Amino acid sequence: MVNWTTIDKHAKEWLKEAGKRIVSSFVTAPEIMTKTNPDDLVTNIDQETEQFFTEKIRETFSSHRILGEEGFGDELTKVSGIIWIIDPIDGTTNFVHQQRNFMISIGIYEDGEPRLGYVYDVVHQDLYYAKSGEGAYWNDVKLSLLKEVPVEKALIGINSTWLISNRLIDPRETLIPLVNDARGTRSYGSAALEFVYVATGRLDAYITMRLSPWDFAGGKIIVEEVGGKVSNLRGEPLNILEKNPIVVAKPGLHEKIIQKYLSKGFS
Ligand code: 2AM
Ligand code: CA
Ligand code: CA
Ligand code: CA
Repeated sequence: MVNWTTIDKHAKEWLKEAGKRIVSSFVTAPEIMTKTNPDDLVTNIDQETEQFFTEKIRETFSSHRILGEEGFGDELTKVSGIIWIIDPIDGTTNFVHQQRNFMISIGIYEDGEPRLGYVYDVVHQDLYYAKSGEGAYWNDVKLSLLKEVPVEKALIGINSTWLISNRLIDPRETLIPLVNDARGTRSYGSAALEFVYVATGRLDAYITMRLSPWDFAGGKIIVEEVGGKVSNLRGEPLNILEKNPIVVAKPGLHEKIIQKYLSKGFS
């Protein structure tokens, strides 16, 4: 029998410790490197934080497997067993430029099924978390189930670059009409933050064209636990080991965004 209470206790303890380490790193400038392109940043703190988690997990739960953005985890091709999907710093650009608006994100899955989700706002010491079937929390506050809202009253998280061009859908037929009809848009630069903003009702929806498993693994569990919907642009379930374009939204609004707007972009 898997003891999820013990796993949850350790995960929270390690998040707090990793958070303290990140905040104490602010006194010295991080070492900034680029990955696939000049806008794709990574720092020694991203790497050290991921290593911190992989060491703790391997020491404590030797049978668990790890998928991490910075490559200190395992090579995973199957969802079997217990998998920790970790983004040590989600919002590295914010971390580098703003020293805020970045999160540690962790999703724990068993045979592909969601079990525990965490998004930790290190600077504000705000922990968003969920245990599948038992609800989601913002620190000690239990989050309410999300209620339907019309597009006209919706505040939507979207990165403006997707409105200009993308390879998936024509924005003129899809995103531009949606942005026109919605009450407003916001862009925070951290996918994990935008997921938990939907979970807390601070955003009504979040649309993003390409996220990796570590960007959404934690947030997805939290959003779904309050009745929010998470899918690809066609409304299909996400593959948790692959990159996906994503729509996250309140129930009802999610279907509306896909049917009335995004479906216009597919032939
Ligand atoms: P990251 O900071 O962990 O890379 C906005 O930049 C959001 O998109 C962040 O959550 C960021 O996660 C994610 N993202 C995914 N791929 C990215 C890339 N190639 N460059 C910048 N951000 C990326
Ligand atoms: Ca990154
Ligand atoms: Ca990320
Ligand atoms: Ca990251």
